Amino acid sequence: QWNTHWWSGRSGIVHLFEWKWADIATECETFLAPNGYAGVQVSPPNENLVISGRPWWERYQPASYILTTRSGNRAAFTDMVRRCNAVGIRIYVDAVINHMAAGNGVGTGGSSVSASSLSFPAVPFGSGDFNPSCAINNYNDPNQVRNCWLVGLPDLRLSTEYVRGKIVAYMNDLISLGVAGFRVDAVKHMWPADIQNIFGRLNNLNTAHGFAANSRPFITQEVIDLGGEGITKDEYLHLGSVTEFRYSAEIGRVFRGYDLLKYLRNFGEGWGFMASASALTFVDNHDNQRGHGAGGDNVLTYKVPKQYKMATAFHLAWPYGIPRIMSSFEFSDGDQGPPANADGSLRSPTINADGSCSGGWACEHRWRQIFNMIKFRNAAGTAAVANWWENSGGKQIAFSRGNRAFIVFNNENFDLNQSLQTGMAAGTYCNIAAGSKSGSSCTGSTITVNASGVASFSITAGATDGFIAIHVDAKL
Ligand code: AAO
Repeated sequence: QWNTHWWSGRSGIVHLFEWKWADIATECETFLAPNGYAGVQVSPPNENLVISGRPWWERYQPASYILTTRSGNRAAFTDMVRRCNAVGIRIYVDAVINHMAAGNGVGTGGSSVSASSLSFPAVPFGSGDFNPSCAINNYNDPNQVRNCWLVGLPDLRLSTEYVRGKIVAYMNDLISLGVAGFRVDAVKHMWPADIQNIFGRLNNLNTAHGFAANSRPFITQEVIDLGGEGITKDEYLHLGSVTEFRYSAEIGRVFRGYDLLKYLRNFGEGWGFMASASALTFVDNHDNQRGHGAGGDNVLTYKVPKQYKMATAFHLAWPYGIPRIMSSFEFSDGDQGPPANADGSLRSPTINADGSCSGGWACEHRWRQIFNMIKFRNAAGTAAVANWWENSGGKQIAFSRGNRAFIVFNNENFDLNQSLQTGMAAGTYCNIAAGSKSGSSCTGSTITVNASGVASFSITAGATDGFIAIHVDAKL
């Protein structure tokens, strides 16, 4: 439940938030696999209640476990998983199993939904399958957090065999189709013993999709723990990995300039985060990029591109955690749904000639500074951090990953001009922040490492990219 089942030499899970299955399949083949990504977190594939105005969050209101949503139907989902696995991209499903929809109406698959009479006939769930209605307003009370209704969503009675059985059947159905695991929603709101029962009954991954025999599904549990509440992440660490929300909050604070970069030297366990192998890490997620969930105002998003790229570069250069990259649609309002046509159907991203997206999609995972840092992480492999350098002001840092990769950051409001020991072999390297290696040349600037491993670096205060990065696979 901790093994991501990544192919070797790959890393990073991209959250293709609200993408259609057919588009994800193509993205796996044409972009994610060729650029070294390892997996995709997909939006909830189960039927959700259609909510007027089509906010993004309707997908967190389950109508049934039928695989029909605006992202596509069962056939499209099945085709996506098969095609992505074939090129070594693993699919992780966002599993919403704590609750059902809060409203009345019809689902994306046509099923009827009535929260007021607690009737979800397409499962079926009825009034006996829910905990009594009550509100969560005290996060220091574990009973309330786990038994009451998160933002008014009917809370499933996970203590019963009937409810557990329906959820296990849903998740095992997805495993049969070849998914590699799950991001489990709202885990703080479920009792550890209840989800332990469910996780324990999940089948091994489907060997027909290239998983080794006896592989357990990867699990990452959404537990928000910034400290000071009645429930902690520690209660869930024995069940799988856990979202490390402190990582998101702190990395945003540092790269917004409210703290010194030199303190990143022990970023991870040294900051009180959970053990690296348990930590699902991210700069922002689909909630905190728009003020939902937790993380506060310091969270960085695509709207602050320079600092976002720097924070992501550090995220991917630093050997801590299981990194997840947010891939957003552009929004001005926190409830706004993804780009859609007048009939409500989702729009595909437009891919521009330079590889970037338009049509309302931000596609952070296609930003050169981000996908090139996936290649940096893959080139660095398991090499340890070495050759740490910091300036006296503390907002300029550099480090290598053994002799395989080297990166420099400037978050001061003055220029960086510095000769540094890189730990790398002599030669000319592509600065992968500014360009990509193309044949035997580089589309951006280069860095020359001398016979002693030293190179000179310049990053002006006003540079578009506040970092320079080189690695063995981008040597010219
Ligand atoms: C929608 C409407 C609601 C309506 C509801 C039912 O917006 O007005 O009542 O339908 O009709 C998403 C949206 C919700 C949406 C929901 C269903 O975000 O707005 O409700 O779909 O459509 C808590 C949970 C966490 C959850 C997060 C949003 O613990 O699990 O709230 N995240 C997941 C998903 C999310 C989804 C759901 C769950 C539901 O990722 O997309 O909701 O499926 C504290 C607690 C956190 C708590 C936050 C927010 O955080 O620690 O556990 O998250 O409060 O309530 C500081 C503190 C920090 C604190 C934070 C906020 O940062 O340090 O601890 O402040 O106070």
